[in-house]
Amino acid sequence: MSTRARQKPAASELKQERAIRTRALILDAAARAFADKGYPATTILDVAELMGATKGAVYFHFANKNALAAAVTEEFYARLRADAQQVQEQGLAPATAIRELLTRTGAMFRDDQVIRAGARLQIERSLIDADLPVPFVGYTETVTGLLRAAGAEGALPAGSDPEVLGRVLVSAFFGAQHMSWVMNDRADMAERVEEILATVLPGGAAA
Ligand code: LUB
Repeated sequence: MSTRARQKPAASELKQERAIRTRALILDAAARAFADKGYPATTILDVAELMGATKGAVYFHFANKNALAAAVTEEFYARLRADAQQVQEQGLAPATAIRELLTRTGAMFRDDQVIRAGARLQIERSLIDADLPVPFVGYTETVTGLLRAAGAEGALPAGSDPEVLGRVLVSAFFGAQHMSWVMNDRADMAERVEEILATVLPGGAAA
């Protein structure tokens, strides 16, 4: 191994790593605040205090609260896309992949602060001065794509319309996660998703 390879990382590399770590900590703290208090009531001081830092440290990475909300929302969609990608890489039959995807998404809505924050920020989107993605489009396209593949395999009832079934599934999921959040902080999310799969998909949840 060359002597270069054994040397400590340059100071600039350490500084960059520290900045990346701090930005991730800020996003997590902001997600907690947005998820729990909502966008209007959250302050930059809240975020700083949640991560044990100064307001200056937050402002070094994010110009204002709008920028923080935009970054949390971007991470929200990145996590939804990454999870959908992981499901699709499992090589499951499309009808099984749909069930797996919705079950995992339900668990993320219950357990992942960034997901919980992203869902609330999109509800409060009219209060946020940032270009947030149009909600539901990406997720609905993913589910509808899997439904089309299921239909092509004969796993849907004859005459089923994947576009309609996709909108119904996503609408039911979004409504159920919202009701579950309001009524019990999403504690019963797994049961709510199970009911949707059993009711909306042919052959029920376990097919
Ligand atoms: C996901 C939300 C909340 C859809 O935009 C989106 O895809 C979503 C935005 O409000 O959940 C998952 C049902």
